[in-house]
Amino acid sequence: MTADHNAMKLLKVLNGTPVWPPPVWLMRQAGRYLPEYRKLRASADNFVVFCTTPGLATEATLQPIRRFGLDAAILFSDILILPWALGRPLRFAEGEGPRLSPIESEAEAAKLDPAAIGRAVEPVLETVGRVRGELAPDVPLIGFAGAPFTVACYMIDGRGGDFPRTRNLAYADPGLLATVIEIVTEATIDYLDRQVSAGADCVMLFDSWAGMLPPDLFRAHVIFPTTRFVAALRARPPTVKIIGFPRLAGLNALAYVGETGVDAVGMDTTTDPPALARLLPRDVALQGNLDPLLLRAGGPSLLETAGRIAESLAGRPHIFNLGHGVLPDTPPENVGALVSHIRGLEAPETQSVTQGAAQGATRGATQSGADTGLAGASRGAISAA
Ligand code: 1CP
Repeated sequence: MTADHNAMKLLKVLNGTPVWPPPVWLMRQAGRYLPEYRKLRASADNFVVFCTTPGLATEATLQPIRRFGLDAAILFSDILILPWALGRPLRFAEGEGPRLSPIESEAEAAKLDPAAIGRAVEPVLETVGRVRGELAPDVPLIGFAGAPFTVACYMIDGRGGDFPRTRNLAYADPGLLATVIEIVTEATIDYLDRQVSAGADCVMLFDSWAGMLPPDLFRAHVIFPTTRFVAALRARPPTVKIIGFPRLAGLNALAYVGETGVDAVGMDTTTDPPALARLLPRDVALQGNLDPLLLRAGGPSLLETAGRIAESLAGRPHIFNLGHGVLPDTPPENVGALVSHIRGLEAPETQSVTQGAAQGATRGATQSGADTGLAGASRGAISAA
């Protein structure tokens, strides 16, 4: 059905308006923990085929929405579809995770053509259109891609892990790393622009490995390309809201939010939500951050902790989510219990936790130039909160 952006709670939050109870969706809400997914997945022999078959990817996207009535759908695809669309051979080895042919030289990097993704991503865009057509008007579809640094990690190392080649390259051959990131950035701008034209209502950049970098490299390889991405996507109408997820970035998340201009920041499991909220402008939305292990474990502490996270951000624009993806062996009924619990939360009487230091801060205040994040808040203001 046609999207009704005014009716979408998630978009309201991304516009900087608090909503109670917070809208809820979960990273990796589709996938192996759902029996209906495992059944569907068996109909394609490899994962790339599965992701690029619109009938299958559409169904996988909609399964968790039907089962749990979540407040957003996320396109069923993978961050590695972009390198595949750029011509890099990709396979998902059973039980081993993804394998790409590693990029080893400038000559190989120079062959990557960001303008060449068009044909390869057509089935993904068809999925976006089909999903948008099937979702209720008030349920947004989140388009996504990996952030350039995280995608470059897989393209250079060829597999998941701790990415020793990429991290070494950052010092040994920074030009090659920068070239790969630049090409991926261009391709990602084009790819997400196409997802938006095809029907995505907002977009998310997954920077799962951003937390490996020291501050200077974080600035060069995470903040810089993300800033370029945000500016370029915003310059192309219609303007869409952007969620960034610089996983495990710690204090670097402050400069990330201040400088890139993302509308929302995903908090990983290690973040203390009200502590981060106090340091950020009030109109920046926060997303997260229940521990996926607690979702898998279930029980009373799941519901208590989830309630506490939501309440600690009452009065702030917050999207309830996990701190990382749903684990494959999570009981689906725990997800159902979590969603009903969040929906049933009563509005907290006081919102003192988040009405501290950042109250007066505006986005403009931290966005202007280098004076970002912590630098904008005085020490007294932080401890008074
Ligand atoms: O056969 C299968 O079922 C393959 C398992 C699988 C699934 C279900 C993979 C392989 N990817 C996905 C889907 C996926 N991946 C989605 C779907 C939408 C949803 O959230 O429901 C999304 C958003 C991703 C994003 C993704 N892929 C990330 C970023 C988020 C994160 O988890 O940090 C990353 C790093 C990947 C790479 C990837 N793809 C698949 C695996 C097992 C991995 C991790 C590899 C590794 O580093 O070890």
